[in-house]
Amino acid sequence: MDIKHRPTNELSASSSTKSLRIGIVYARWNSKITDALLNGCVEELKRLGVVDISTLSVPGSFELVYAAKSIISEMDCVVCIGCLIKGHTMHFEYISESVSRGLSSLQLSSNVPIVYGVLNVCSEPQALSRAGLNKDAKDNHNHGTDWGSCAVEMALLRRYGAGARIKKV
Ligand code: DLZ
Repeated sequence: MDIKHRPTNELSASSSTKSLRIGIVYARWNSKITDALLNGCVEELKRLGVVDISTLSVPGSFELVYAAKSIISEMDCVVCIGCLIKGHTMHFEYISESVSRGLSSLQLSSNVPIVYGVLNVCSEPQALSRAGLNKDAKDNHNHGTDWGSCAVEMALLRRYGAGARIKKV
């Protein structure tokens, strides 16, 4: 399988990762998918030594932005998990656009990184594959695990700055 997400080799459980505060806001719409993504994310955070993990659920993806805003000041990083499946109306386009813009602008205004864990897919099988629930699909992989390692990397960046990680070429 083509591995798109390549975590940095420098990531492992340490006293630095142990002190991180990570929030996860997740939508209950398409909960079979979002529950699996949430579990994948939490597992990876724990594997990387994070102990302070808080979760908050909201009805649907549209509510992710407000919920993230309400907890972001207490966190080193917030992971926002949702699953938008394209239907026969324009809902998908409007919600997707609004959530993407809202989360992007929130991480800049709050100066706390946000991990974009919102699937925007054309069908349920696509969503199942990305949540690791489609065992027969060759691209079956739980993206929640990627978002967990992404959150740790970005939380460390916020806490300690880019410093030693900047490379001169
Ligand atoms: C209304 C709606 C629709 C049609 N589809 C989805 C979806 O695929 N994924 C999702 O997370 N939420 C969906 N919602 C719900 C909205 O996100 C929101 O919860 C409601 O419009 C109430 O604000």
